[in-house]
Amino acid sequence: MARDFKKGVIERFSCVLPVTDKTPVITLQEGSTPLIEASNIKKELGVNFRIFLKYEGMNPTGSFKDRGMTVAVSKAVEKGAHAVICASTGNTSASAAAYAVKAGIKCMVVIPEGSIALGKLSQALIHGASVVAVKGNFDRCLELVREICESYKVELVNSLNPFRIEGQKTASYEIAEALGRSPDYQFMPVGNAGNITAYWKGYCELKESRGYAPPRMMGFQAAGSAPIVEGKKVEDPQTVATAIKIGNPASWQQAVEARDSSGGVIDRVTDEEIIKSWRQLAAKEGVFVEPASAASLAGLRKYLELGKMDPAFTGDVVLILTGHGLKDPDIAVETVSRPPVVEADIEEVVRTAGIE
Ligand code: AN7
Repeated sequence: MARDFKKGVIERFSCVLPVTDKTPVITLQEGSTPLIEASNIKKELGVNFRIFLKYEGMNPTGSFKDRGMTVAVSKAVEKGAHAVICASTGNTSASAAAYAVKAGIKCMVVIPEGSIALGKLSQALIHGASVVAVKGNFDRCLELVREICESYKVELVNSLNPFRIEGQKTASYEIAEALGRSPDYQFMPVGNAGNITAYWKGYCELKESRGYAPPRMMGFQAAGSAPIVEGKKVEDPQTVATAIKIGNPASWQQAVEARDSSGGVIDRVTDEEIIKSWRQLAAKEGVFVEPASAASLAGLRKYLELGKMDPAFTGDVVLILTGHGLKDPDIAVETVSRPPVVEADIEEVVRTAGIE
């Protein structure tokens, strides 16, 4: 399949998605995101293998969620739904709100109070979603939303909705198309674990249909919210990467299955490691992501440092960069030093800017 920028993932991948001629296509032309070769980071890490960045922040609402949302909302409309609902650490709500607008249906969003990055909240609000902030964490929000769906006529569009997983698996297809095979390793952040479930489904299908050997799935949670690594729910998850501040992942079992069947791992990276990698992506590759996305690179660096990845290995490593850096402006402004302020005078500007 050639890349077709006029088509969203439903039209590009209809042959592997649960859609028919009767499914309305609610799309914002998601997918077809860049796969950027990280040659500067490769040099800095001193490795032989190729490193690719799947820049999912380039989706219409700025995160990978759009791939799943186009399918979930289209199927909801096909079924005659008038409203969708989700719990969210931010990106799902931004995506659900935008696709609901496109479909002309209502969107309800339940978020943990004080734990949503500003960019994401502004998206849900500007798209006119009905946003409720709950005094509780994401896991509590998801419980509430699941209960609401049992008694009210609203469609759940969290990744528990199987159509979300179907749509998100299209990213595996795009990577395999670009490389002509599946990668050898894939590093990615893990929160609610829907995305690792979706990629794994895609890679298994590609093995079946094209004989491509699937990658080892290397999932990374934030150290303060690493329930899968610890083997138990985390009651009060903590991390600077609010997108993955999740203590009881909905797709826990599927993530374990992806890990074990692929010969991969689910491990943790500290906030410090996340921030270091987040800065490295921006400073060395010109790619600005939100902190959660940097867990991919932090995971790769950790495995190199631990000697668990051989730098001499030749093959392809893909890092999934799940969300755009502009989603979380607060963290950027807090972490990076402010520019110096000078008089509007040419000499002062030239000297301060370091122009020679
Ligand atoms: C940037 O928006 O859970 O493991 O409610 O926004 O599939 O949950 C977001 C998750 C990684 C983790 N990177 O993906 C939500 C939400 C970013 C994210 C994840 C999220 P999953």
